[in-house]
Amino acid sequence: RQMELDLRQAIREGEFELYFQPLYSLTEERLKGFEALIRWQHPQHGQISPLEFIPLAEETGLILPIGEWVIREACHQASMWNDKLSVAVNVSPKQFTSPDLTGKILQAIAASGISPNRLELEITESIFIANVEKTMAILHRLRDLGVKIALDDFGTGYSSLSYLRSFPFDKVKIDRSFVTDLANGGNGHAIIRAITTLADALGMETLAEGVEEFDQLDILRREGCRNVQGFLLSKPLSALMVRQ
Ligand code: G
Ligand code: G
Ligand code: MN
Ligand code: NA
Repeated sequence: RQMELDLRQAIREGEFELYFQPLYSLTEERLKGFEALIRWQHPQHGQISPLEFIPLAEETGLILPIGEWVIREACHQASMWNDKLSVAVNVSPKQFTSPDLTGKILQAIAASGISPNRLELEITESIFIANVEKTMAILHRLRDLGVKIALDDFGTGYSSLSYLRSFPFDKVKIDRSFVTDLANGGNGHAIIRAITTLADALGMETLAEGVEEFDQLDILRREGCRNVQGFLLSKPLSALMVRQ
């Protein structure tokens, strides 16, 4: 497959770049950090979305070298920011269960010199499908390193609530679809309120993804959501734009 060959070349030639989208705290009214989002600058086809190549990278195992680069580069970039700002990295299921994930993370943290609690790993509910016990063991090992763990795209899985019982996540990222719903009336408010109330009770931070309108922001604030992310605040920015 041509795309697989191209991906291998991209890894060799360093054709990837990280963009950074601001994560904003409504309770503290300040910037809290950035989510790292990978971009592929293909020499012929221009910029390719991760939606197109992450699935293939997962399938072929190339997500391991790519994911390793993402973690190292994200920590390196964060080392150039104000040390009150965190960096969030998406970790895919295959990467999550790879034997040396904790080792790679330790190396990246050490090489960059950042404090481990500035690194946040975003995982999705899908990591629990394979093997709950093993997943829990890995989560605890990561937690022991001092890094933060966020549950991404929350609410879209089959049994979202049961996962909250399984592990004390630091943060729950409320899926964009629930934020989009706020514009359409209906039960949107109630769902946001229920998630934030539950997360508060469990001692977890909340963040609403995909905030595009002021009305959504108002509702999220009213319903007690603590953090937001979305095009209303900022699109993902190139590393140069966030360096300080
Ligand atoms: O940034 P964008 O909206 O194009 O991202 C599309 C999807 O790709 C999102 O689901 C996002 O989580 C995922 N993604 C972006 N960067 C990374 C990355 O570095 N690693 C993994 N595994 N997924 C990523
Ligand atoms: O799956 P994950 O939540 O990691 O993916 C984040 C993706 O959402 C990124 O690709 C990012 O570009 C995209 N994104 C961020 N903010 C917004 C937004 O306000 N609207 C839309 N449509 N997408 C967004
Ligand atoms: Mn994410
Ligand atoms: Na998400």
